[in-house]
Amino acid sequence: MTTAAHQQGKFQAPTLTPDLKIHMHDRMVCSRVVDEVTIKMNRAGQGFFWIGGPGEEAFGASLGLQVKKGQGPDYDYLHLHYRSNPILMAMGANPVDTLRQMRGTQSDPYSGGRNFVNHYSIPAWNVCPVTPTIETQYVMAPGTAWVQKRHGGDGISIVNGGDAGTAEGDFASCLNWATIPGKELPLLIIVNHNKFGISTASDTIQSSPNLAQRAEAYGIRWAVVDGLDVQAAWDAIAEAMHYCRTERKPFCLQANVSRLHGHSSASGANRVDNEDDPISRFEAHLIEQGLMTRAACDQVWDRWRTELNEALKGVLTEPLASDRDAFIFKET
Ligand SMILES: Cc1ncc(C[n+]2csc(CCOP(=O)(O)OP(=O)(O)O)c2C)c(N)n1
Ligand SMILES: [Mg+2]
Repeated sequence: MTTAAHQQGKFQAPTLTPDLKIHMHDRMVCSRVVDEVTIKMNRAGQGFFWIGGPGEEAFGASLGLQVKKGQGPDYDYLHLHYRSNPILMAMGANPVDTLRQMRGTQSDPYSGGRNFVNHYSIPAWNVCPVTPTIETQYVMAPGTAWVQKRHGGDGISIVNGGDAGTAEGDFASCLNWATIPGKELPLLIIVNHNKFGISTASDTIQSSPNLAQRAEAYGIRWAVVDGLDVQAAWDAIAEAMHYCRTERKPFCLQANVSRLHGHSSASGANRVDNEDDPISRFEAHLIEQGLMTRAACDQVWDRWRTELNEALKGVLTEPLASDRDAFIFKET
């Protein structure tokens, strides 16, 4: 991190205690197993399109556990993208609901079976609807941040998206709206950099690997963090959030992450073997620190696999959304 507060040694991130680390591991594995099951559903013809977040668990869980969760401007607003299931799982969302959205059941609480998997909407937690059109969330986020600026308090708005999407004008509009003189916004602008936009490598279309540096031209503080490292991600998020909450100004944080399963089911969603796995890395740390054994880690995987594969049997019996549901607005 390179912020002034950090350099002056003023900011101390909340401690990642052993209990919190073990909880974080549970959330990360839960998110990964949701991806495993939903990929399997896609291949079995039980859901027509898969996209998700394998490789973003370290950063996502670190973020989800630090969100000020609730409804209304006193709490954080989230404008997320389709790889944010680790954030949702860390916030305490029900993983079975993701299977429901994958299946397209009427019981899917995020969209009533009318949107792709991992396209959430949770009014009670200020999670704004995720759009399949990329990057639009960056021009929506200043709206809630402006409400919070006027409202007072310490609630912030948080927006995330991918690296390729930052080439679209919506990202530049976000930086501009966040820094109108006298109306600077309490907005945490996150770029999850996985080095690809579908099949296009970022170093073939963007001149710098530090996309967050663009924020500097707008006078926005920025940082790049190793999003595969739980401790680094936790500290960077804590500091960026603290800055937005207390200064009521924007911060741009880039998290370098992995894409462990290809872009989506459209490109096969096969596991790739040349990307670092943040969960393996975290487990090596937990074992080395004596916080968990290999067997204890394996038990967490087994528990989630058993639980979610069992839950899937129930989800497959639930009524699907019908053509009528496309036109019915459901109160949540
Ligand atoms: C406005 C818009 N343009 C194009 C697409 C097609 N599309 C879907 S995902 C994607 C790539 C996004 O890459 P990136 O922003 O790096 O996010 P990632 O999927 O890698 O997390 C594109 C071009 C879209 N959904 N919306
Ligand atoms: Mg990308």
